[in-house]
Amino acid sequence: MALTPELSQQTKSKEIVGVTLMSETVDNWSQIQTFQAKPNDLLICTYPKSGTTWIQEIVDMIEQNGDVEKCRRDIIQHRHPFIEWAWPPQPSGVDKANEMPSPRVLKTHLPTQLLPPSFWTSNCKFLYVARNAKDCMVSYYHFYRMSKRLPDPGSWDEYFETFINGKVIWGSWFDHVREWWEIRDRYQILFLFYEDMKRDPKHEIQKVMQFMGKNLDEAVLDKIVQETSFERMKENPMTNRSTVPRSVMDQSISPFMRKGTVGDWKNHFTVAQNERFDAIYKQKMEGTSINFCMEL
Ligand code: PPS
Repeated sequence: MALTPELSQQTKSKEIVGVTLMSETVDNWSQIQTFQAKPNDLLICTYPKSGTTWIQEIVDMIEQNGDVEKCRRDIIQHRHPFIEWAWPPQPSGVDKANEMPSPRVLKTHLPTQLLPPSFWTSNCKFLYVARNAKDCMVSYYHFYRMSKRLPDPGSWDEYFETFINGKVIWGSWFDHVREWWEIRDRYQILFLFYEDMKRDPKHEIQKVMQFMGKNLDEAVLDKIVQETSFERMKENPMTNRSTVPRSVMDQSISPFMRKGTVGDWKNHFTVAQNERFDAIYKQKMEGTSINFCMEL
């Protein structure tokens, strides 16, 4: 089947207050900024490649009381509208959210200062997942390689510079994580770590369940742990992006469900890059109390 020009188009990046975003997002900025959040919305917030799809599936499994068939009603990208997503002529993330009945679960990668203001005034719930910077950076590199919408990342060494300078799409990891961490007590924010989810998934899933105001029994929780494991989600066509055309994501270059581990950065960083990264991290994250686990 011939590809429509839209489906084969690579995005150009544009900046808003120094944050690099896809040009289509920036072109749709007024619709995004005037989006009306509701008090019973749950917003899943992450820096890209931090375990967004994983937490989305967990939230949906909790919402559906562990009913696998209900979670298979649609691909994960359609179950939770992605607020800043824009790719005309497809409906935007805002269009999809506006059509969705409440209670809504929504997704964003936006940093705090770019979030539509109604999210702050609606008193809705935010579920933030953070992943250590090095693994996030590696995962994003492989995603850049396989995603035909994102610009070519160049070599690992070139991409390394782009990432530490915060010039990847959705901006600086350092600013994103630091700002969301700093406001965590001012709003209804459940702040989770990818590494904790790997270490003790049941414990973290229980936290999410309580945050969502649900009460599921042990057997259902165990089922959710099992169904949302990396291995199961990698095989699940509703979560593994296998329905996305190759012209958009070429999974023969790198699968969307790639490794799902903690510490893969060690297979990518040179000793010199690691030392440089640690120095930059110290400087950029100075004064914050956030702590990451870099290996399990
Ligand atoms: S995106 O495109 O920003 O929404 O990507 P995101 O879903 O945030 O991140 C993709 C990475 O998360 C890993 N992943 C998982 N890890 C552990 N368990 C489960 N169930 C799981 N599901 C997705 C996925 O493999 C990507 O990480 P890497 O390191 O590239 O494997």
